[in-house]
Amino acid sequence: GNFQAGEDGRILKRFCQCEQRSLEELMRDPLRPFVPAYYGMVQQDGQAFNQMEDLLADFEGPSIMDCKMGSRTYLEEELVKARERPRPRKDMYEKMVAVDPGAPTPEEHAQGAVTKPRYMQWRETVTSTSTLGFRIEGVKKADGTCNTNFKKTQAMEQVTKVLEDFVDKDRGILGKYVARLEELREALESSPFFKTHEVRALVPWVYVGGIGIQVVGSSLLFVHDHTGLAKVWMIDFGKTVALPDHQTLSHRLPWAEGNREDGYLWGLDNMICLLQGLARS
Ligand code: 4IP
Ligand code: MN
Repeated sequence: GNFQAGEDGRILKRFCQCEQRSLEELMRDPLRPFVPAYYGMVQQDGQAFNQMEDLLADFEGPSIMDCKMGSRTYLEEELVKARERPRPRKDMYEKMVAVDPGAPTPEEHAQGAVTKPRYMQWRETVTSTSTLGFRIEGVKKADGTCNTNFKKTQAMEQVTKVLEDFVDKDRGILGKYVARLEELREALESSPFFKTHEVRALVPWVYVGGIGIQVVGSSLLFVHDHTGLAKVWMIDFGKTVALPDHQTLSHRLPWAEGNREDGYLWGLDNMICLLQGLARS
């Protein structure tokens, strides 16, 4: 896998230079309290790793939720590449058919394959990515239950129900999540890093250096436990790419090809609204 245990309170993640660059920059940014602390690159058994804070270390029997943020989950570059030189993906066709056998076009059925942007766009349209600007990817609760079956979780009512169940309707926990997310939103709005990055899972080969970076496909990790500790972090900067010089993003405007908007703050606004509604109900 991508992770290994590290020394006390730290984890090792397979080395990725893009992630290193992002984490180094984030250590000097207002977002620092909302990302795992970075301790540099280490070698182990001839392999390179990024050493970072184990976010779960302070929790007792944590409940964990992973939400993929933003309204676009693939890179504009991937779109261009797929157009110029399509690379049919059988694995993605199979994942598509498993959720909805009627989703592929007749040509895609004949090929038994789809391109990556096609798959990613389809995933967006059948989940709350397209309607709320975020989607729930997985939930693991303290009681041992684990659910990653959210491939068709789209309606606001469905999403609300998953959130409600995740916190076992605990208003105290909900209040802490809301407060933490509001602080995160303030940090994001004042962050030079965020302003100049596209927030989605970016692929290493598109890294071109420079000032701006995109953060596409990145996740928010929610963690709480029975002691009442509840925190949220931004994770997964494995795919971060520089924006052209001087370009900045609102993270709220709708995406149109070329503007590189990712809808990250739009999704966060919606997430905060839903959790506030639950905390009041
Ligand atoms: C996965 O699809 C996720 O979107 C992955 O994103 C993505 O990796 C995979 O692309 C794609 O197959 P499902 O979640 O529907 O299975 P993440 O890593 O954020 O979970 P990247 O990192 O490339 O976006 P491939 O090309 O790695 O298969
Ligand atoms: Mn990834």
